[in-house]
Order: sequence, then structure tokens, then C-alpha cells
Amino acid sequence: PASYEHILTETPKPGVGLITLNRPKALNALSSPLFQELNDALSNFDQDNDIGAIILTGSEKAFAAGADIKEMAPLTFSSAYSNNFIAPWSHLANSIRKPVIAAVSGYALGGGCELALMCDIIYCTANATFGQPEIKLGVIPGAGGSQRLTRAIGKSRAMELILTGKNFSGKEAGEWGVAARVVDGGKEELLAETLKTAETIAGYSRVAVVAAKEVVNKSQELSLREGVEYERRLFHGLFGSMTAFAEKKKPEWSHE
Ligand code: CO8
Repeated sequence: PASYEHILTETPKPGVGLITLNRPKALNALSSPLFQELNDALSNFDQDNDIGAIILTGSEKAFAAGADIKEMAPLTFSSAYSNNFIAPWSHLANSIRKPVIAAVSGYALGGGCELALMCDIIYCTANATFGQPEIKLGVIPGAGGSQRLTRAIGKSRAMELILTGKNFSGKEAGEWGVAARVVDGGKEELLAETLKTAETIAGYSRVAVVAAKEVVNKSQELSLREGVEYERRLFHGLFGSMTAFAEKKKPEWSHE
């Protein structure tokens, strides 16, 4: 197993890969070295046939308090543009095919909120703190926040949050549909609930799970007609896997 400096990885249950952001002194501020490790760990779990679902979490106090402001402050337009700054962040959203569930406790601000929004499902604690405070720093969201938050909660609310830099709570995240579930208690209870869902997903056919994620994501990109056609193609592609139900047997997925 790889050894990392800014993240921890483990397999807490069969089929479930857990990645914990671990820069406690900086409230898990997202630096380039951290992202390199995160992308590596995500790829490893994604390619591991024994893993069916991935959880991404932080500490009790912070999922991630944003992009690393100390790394960004000295950047200029030309250095950021030439190095395509934060482009590697898209790896999670663009290339990881297995489901990733964000378990958010504490701060998920700026890039931290955007990172959570890149995940396929968000679970959070009621007093988690989400927000896009970039406007207060004289910049704007740069890792998809203006697009993904707007798709998640609609234009008027997203506009208000991004223009004022006001935070929103985990409770509101649940009410607005940003989070699929708001868990009572702290990080421990949150992780326990997230693990249950991850285990459920990891128990299903890997190919069906990957296809399901792919088609739901297509709904964000395609017209309804194109999306429905895309879904039907993949649906046809999965035929041949339903015999166990018809024969009243427990399915045994081969995960190859
Ligand atoms: N980047 C780097 N370091 C951070 C960050 C961050 N985003 N957030 C917190 N830290 C560090 C603090 O500097 C501090 O370090 P040190 O002890 O060395 O001074 C340590 O983490 C603990 O933080 P605090 O002492 O501030 O902890 P508090 O509990 O008092 O406050 C807060 C917690 C409210 C979360 C506070 O830390 C905060 O406001 N953080 C910044 C939140 C933020 O604005 N996030 C958005 C970042 S911007 C972004 O993601 C997109 C692009 C922005 C471009 C900016 C160009 C300049």
C-alpha cells in the first residue's frame, strides 16, 4: 500500500475504500501535493477489483476549509494559466468510475465545498458548514462550484450564496438536496451511516454500479432524449445478468 503524507487510506469494510483528508493543522486545506495523493488513492481504489465504493471524508472539524490560500496567494494569471492550476482536481469528477460518497463534518468551504460537490453522494452532519466564500477573497469559485452548486440548488439560491459568500449548514444542505442524508451526531455517527450505504453499493454487481453512475451523470450533460437513449444502450448492455433472480438464487457477482 502507498504511504501518503496528507491523506490516509484504508479498507474499513470489505469492498469499501476510505480516504481521509489529513492536514489537521491547515483544516485540510487542499494543496497541490494533497491533490496528487488524493488522485493517486482514488485511482488505486477505482482500479482495485475488491473495491466497490469509495468514501471521502475529513476530520470532525473540517472536511476541507478550501483550496490552500497560502499556495494560491503568490500566483499570477500567467503562472496559474500556464500551469493550468487546479486542473488536476477534475480527476475525481472526470475519471473515477466507481461511486464516491463524501462524508462531510465541519467546514466544507470554497474548494472543500466544490470537492464535496464533485462526489456522487453527499452525507453530512447537521452542523457541517458549507459555503463558497471566494467572493470575500476577491475571487470566484474555481473548481466547478458555480456550475455544480447551481445545478444542485437552483440559480437564485446559488447566486445568493456565491455573491454574498454566506455559509449554509448541513441541515440546509439536506433540505435543499445538496446532501442526500443529514446524520444526527458527529463524525463517528456520520461515518457509520456512510459505511452502511457504501457496503450496500459494494455488494452489487460492479458493472451495474459503474453503469448506473455513468447514466445518472449523463443526465447532467445531455438532453432528455439523448440521456434516455444513452441509458437504454447501457441497459441493453447489462442483459444476461438477471438469471439469478429468475432462478430464485442469490446472485454472486464475479467483479472481474
Ligand atoms: N488555506 C490555507 N490555510 C488554511 C485554510 C485555507 N483555505 N483554511 C484554514 N487554514 C489554516 C489557517 O491559516 C490556520 O493555520 P495557522 O494555524 O498556521 O495560522 C489553520 O488552518 C487553522 O485555521 P483557523 O485558525 O483560521 O481556524 P478557526 O477555527 O479559527 O477558523 C475557518 C476556521 C473559519 C474555516 C477559517 O480557517 C477560514 O475562514 N478559513 C478560510 C476559509 C476560506 O476562505 N476558504 C475558501 C478558500 S478559497 C478557495 O477555495 C478558492 C479560490 C480562492 C483564491 C484565493 C486567492 C488568494
